[in-house]
Order: sequence, then C-alpha cells, then structure tokens
Amino acid sequence: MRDVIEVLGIRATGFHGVFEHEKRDGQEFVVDVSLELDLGPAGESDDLAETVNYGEVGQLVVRRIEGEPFDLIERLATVIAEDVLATESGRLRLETVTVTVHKPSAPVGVPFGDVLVRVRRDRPLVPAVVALGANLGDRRATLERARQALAERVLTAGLAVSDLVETDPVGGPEQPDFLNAVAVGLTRLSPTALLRTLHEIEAESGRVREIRWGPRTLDLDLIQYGDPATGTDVLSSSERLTLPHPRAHERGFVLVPWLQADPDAVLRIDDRPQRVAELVAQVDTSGVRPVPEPLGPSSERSGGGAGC
Ligand code: A4P
Ligand code: MG
Repeated sequence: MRDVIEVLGIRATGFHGVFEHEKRDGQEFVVDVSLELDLGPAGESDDLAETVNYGEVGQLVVRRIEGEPFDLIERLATVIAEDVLATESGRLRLETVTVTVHKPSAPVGVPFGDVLVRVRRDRPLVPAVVALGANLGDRRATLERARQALAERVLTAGLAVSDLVETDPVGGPEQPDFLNAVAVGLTRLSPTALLRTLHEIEAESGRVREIRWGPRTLDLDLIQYGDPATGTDVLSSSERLTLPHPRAHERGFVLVPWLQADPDAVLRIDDRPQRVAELVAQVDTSGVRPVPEPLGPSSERSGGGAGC
C-alpha cells in the first residue's frame, strides 16, 4: 500500500513506567501514528466517510496516554495500535498501523536524546465470502482464472470454492444464463482493499462496467466480511461498499453454492445472524442447476470444461 496518513507528535501526560515516582508524578509521552490505507476513494469523492478521521485517531491516542497506567511503553504502543485498528473506519479501511511512543523524560540514567518504541500491526486473517458470476465469453475459463486470482491475491488462506451452478439470470435485460460459484476463505485485506482487488480482477477478465445487472464476462461481489456468528463481521451502508451484500439473502445463485462451500455459513440479515442452510430452504432455487465438473486445476479434472 503506498498511501499513508500520519499524525505526528501527539502529546499528553501519562503515568506509565516501572518506577513508583513515574506512576505518582507522571510525565509527557509523545506518540506518532502512521496509517496505511487506500486514499483513492477519498481522493476522488472528497468525502470524510471514505477515509480515516485523523482527529478521531488523535483523541483515541490521548485517551490511552492519560488512561490506565502500564509499566511498559511497549504495552502502550500495542493497545493504541489495537484501538486504531478496531475503530469503525479502521476495520473498514486500514491495512497496517505503525505506532511510535516516545518517552523523552524516561529514567535512563545517562544523558540521552529520546527513547522510543515502535510497533507495526497488520490486520489479522479474517473470513470473507466472494460470489463469482459470468454469462459472456468462455465462462468456465474466466471463472477458473478468477479462482486462481482469488487464491493468490484475496482469500490467501483456507480457500474453499463451491462447485459451479448454471443459473437463470435474475433482473436486468434479457441475457444468457450465468455460471456462478462462491469462494470462502481468509483474507488479510481490508474490506475496501478487497473490493478494489475484486474490481482489478474483473477488469483483467475484460469486464467493462456498462449496464447494471446486465451481462458480464465476470462479476465478483463481496458478500460478507468477518463472521456474524461471533459478531466480528464488518457492516457498511455506503453505496461504494455495502456489507453484507444487500441482495445476497434473496438469491439462490449465491446461497446454494455458498452453503456447499461452507455448510455452517451464517449471514446477517436485519441485524440477526441467520443460517444459510435455512435461507436456502426459503428462497426459490428452481433456476439453479448443478454443473458436473468443479473448478480447479485442469489436471484434477477429466476432459475439457463443461457448461460453456
Ligand atoms: N458495491 C457496493 N457493495 C458491494 C459489494 N458488497 N460487492 C458497488 C461488490 N460491489 C459492491 O457493482 C455496482 C456497484 O456496487 C460498484 O460500484 C460497487 O462499488 P457492479 O459489479 O459494477 O455492477 P452490477 O454487478 O451490475 O451491480 P450489482 O448491484 O453488484 O449487481 P449484483 O447484485 O451483483 O447482480 N443472475 C444470475 N443468475 N447470476 C448472477 O451472477 N448477477 C447479477 C448482478 C444480476 N443477475 C444475476 C447475477
Ligand atoms: Mg457486482
């Protein structure tokens, strides 16, 4: 990630330190925070909602400096990094946080210029669900390339991809049938970086955004990020990224392959986590037909592609 927001020299008095006089008298701590995230959306839209508010970060840092005293500045730096990653905009956008805590009056015992610790924290691995669809060109070959790209760049651990299904088009103009599949796995990308990568993979397949809900060589949708069963899913209502995907719960072409890729799948609907197995029983799945040969390296399959 090349884009950075830095807030440098945030100062406040705190009571952190191993010595009794440090806990009693306090001293000044100075914190620098460096945030790595994609600033493209905010650069285009000029909208504060599309970035991380550095004022909010500054306040959070001061609260931690002035708050519960720790023995070590290593601990102070770590909790600040965790706090920043856990803010609403942090969960949605941040790739990496670097926190530097300076303790210029530390009891070092010799003349010194500064003492500091620096911690750098990436996002943890988070479960994510991506729906794949294609109804133009060599659909199977396109989806196979997309599967590979997802494995290399998006769902880089624990990837499971459903079998293909052939589906009647839902909505939009008259158009050919789709091949659909769903991929589940773990990602280190933020939701916004993940969506950007999905758009890059779509563009590499030759997709041009023309008619909404119209035919396309490749459509990749982010269905869910995080796990609603444990309350760790990220919610977003912006037009650029809505999470969970607002139409996933009513679409057989998403729910049927998702359930196959993850029989325990859970989707949040109206603030309530619901089992995908139950949703599949409630929606019309008559337009969703199994395709015999799954995606996967051609050496694992017998013969050529099916369904296109
Ligand atoms: N966007 C917002 N949230 C998300 C998200 N969670 N995932 C924004 C992906 N994109 C999201 O998307 C339009 C805008 O939605 C983007 O700017 C993105 O930032 P798009 O991919 O350009 O256009 P689209 O796919 O035509 O629209 P949309 O709303 O994603 O449509 P759907 O819901 O994906 O429906 N029938 C069958 N049988 N199989 C299909 O796969 N797909 C569609 C497309 C219609 N009918 C279908 C199928
Ligand atoms: Mg789409």
